[in-house]
Amino acid sequence: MSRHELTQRIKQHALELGFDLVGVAPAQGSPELDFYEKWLAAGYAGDMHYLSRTQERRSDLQKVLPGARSVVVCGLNYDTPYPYSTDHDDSRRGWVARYAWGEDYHGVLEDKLQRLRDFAATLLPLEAASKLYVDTGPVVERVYAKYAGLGWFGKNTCLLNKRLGSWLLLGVLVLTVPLDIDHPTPDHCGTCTRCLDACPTEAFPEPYVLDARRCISYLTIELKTAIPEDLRAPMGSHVLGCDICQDVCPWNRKRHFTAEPSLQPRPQHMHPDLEELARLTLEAFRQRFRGAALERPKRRGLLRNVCVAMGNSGNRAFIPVLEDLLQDKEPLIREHAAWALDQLRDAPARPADPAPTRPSRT
Ligand code: B12
Ligand code: SF4
Ligand code: SF4
Repeated sequence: MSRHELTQRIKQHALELGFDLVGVAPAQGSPELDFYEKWLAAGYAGDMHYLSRTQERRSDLQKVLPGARSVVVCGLNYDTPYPYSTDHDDSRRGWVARYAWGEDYHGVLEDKLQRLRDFAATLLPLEAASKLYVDTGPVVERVYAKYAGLGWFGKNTCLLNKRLGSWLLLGVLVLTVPLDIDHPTPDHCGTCTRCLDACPTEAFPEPYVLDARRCISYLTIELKTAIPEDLRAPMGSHVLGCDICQDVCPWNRKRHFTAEPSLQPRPQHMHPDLEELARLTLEAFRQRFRGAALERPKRRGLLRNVCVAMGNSGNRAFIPVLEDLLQDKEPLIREHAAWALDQLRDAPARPADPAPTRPSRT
C-alpha cells in the first residue's frame, strides 16, 4: 500500500471512530518544543513536577519511541449546548469547567485511539511500533496538533481550529512508519487580546505564555496545598478548572455541539450546589464522582475550592455550613473555611438568591 493510501485510510478510520479532526505531524523538533524548557526554567509549572521530570522525553520524541516518524493527532470536540461561564450568575452554585461535565475524557479518547491503533496494525508492517497518549504521556500534544494542521496556538495557549474553535480534546498516536505530513495552520489571533484581558488572575505574563501557578485550572485541580490568598478572590465561583479565556474568544462564538454520548453533561457535574458539595462525606464524594474529572482533586481539594467559592459568593446563607467545616478533619479545609467566613462576615447583606434551578440550555 502506498504511503498516501495508508495515511488516508488511517485518517478516514479516525473520523469513523468519532474524532472531529485528524492530521499528521512529523516526529521531529520545533521552535515551540524549545520553548518548553524556558517555560519550566521560569518556574511557570509550579508544583507540576512531572513536567520537569519528563522534560528530556518531551523535547525529543525519539526518546519516547525510538524510530518514531509520524504523529497522528486526533481532536474531539466537547462543546455542548449550555451557556458559558461568563453568563453564570447564581451565588449558590459553583462552576465546573466544560471538559469535566461528562465522563472523564482520558478513557474516552484512549479507547478510540486504541481502536485506531488496532486498525492501523492491520495495515502496517509487523515490525512497526506505536505509542498512544492522551494528556498523561511525555508528549507536548498541542505542538504536534499545530504541525498536524489541527489549529494554531491562541494567545491563551489553547489550540484553536478555525471551524470548531478551541473546545477540543487531543490524543496522539506515535508511529515508526512514515505518513504524509500535514501543514501547520497560520495564527488567526490577529490584534485580539480578549483572553489576556479577561483572565481574572492575570495568568498570562505575555501572549502565548501561561504562568500555570496563577491559572484557576492549576489552583483548583493540580495544587494540593493551600491556595495563595491573593488569588482566592479572583477565583470567583470556580470549583474545578476554568473556561473564561475560551468563553470570551471570538472563535468560540459559533457553536458546534458534540454528539459523543460519553461527553454529554451530567447535571450534577456542571454547576453543583455549593452547600451540597460542602456536606459530602468521603464515601459520598467517592460515589458521586467515581470515573469523573471531579474525582481528581480528591475530597480535600474540592472542598478547599468550595470554601473559596462560598467566600466569594457574598451569600451569607453559607455561614452555618462553613462553621461546620471548621470542624472538618482536614486542616486544609478548616483553614479555607475560616478564610471564607471572614469574607462573608465582612460582606454586606444581600437579597435572597433565587431558588436553585436545573442548568438551562442555550
Ligand atoms: C500541564 C497542562 C495544563 C496546565 C498548564 C497549561 C499550559 N498552558 O501549559 C494547567 C493545569 C494550567 C492546564 C489547564 C488547562 N488545560 Co491542560 N494540559 C496540560 C498538559 C498535560 C501539558 C501542557 C504543557 O506541556 N504545558 C507546557 C507549556 C510550555 O506548553 P503550552 O502552554 O502549551 O506552551 C506552548 C506555547 O506557549 C508555545 N508557543 C506557541 N507559540 C508561541 C509564541 C510565543 C511568542 C511564545 C513565547 C510561545 C509560543 O510553546 C509552548 C509549547 O512548548 C496538556 C497535555 C499534554 N500532554 O500536552 C494538557 C492540555 C494542554 N490541557 C488541555 C485543557 C483542555 C486544559 C484546560 C482548558 C482545562 C480547563 N478548562 O480548566 C485549561 C486551559 C488553560 C490554558 N489557558 O492553557 C488540553 C488542551 C486542548 C486545547 N484545545 O488546547 C490538553 C492538550 C489536554 C488534552 N489531551 O486534550 N493544563
Ligand atoms: S483558564 Fe481561567 S485562570 Fe487559567 S488562564 Fe484561562 S482565564 Fe486565566
Ligand atoms: S481571545 Fe483573541 S487572542 Fe485570545 S485566543 Fe481567541 S482570538 Fe486569540
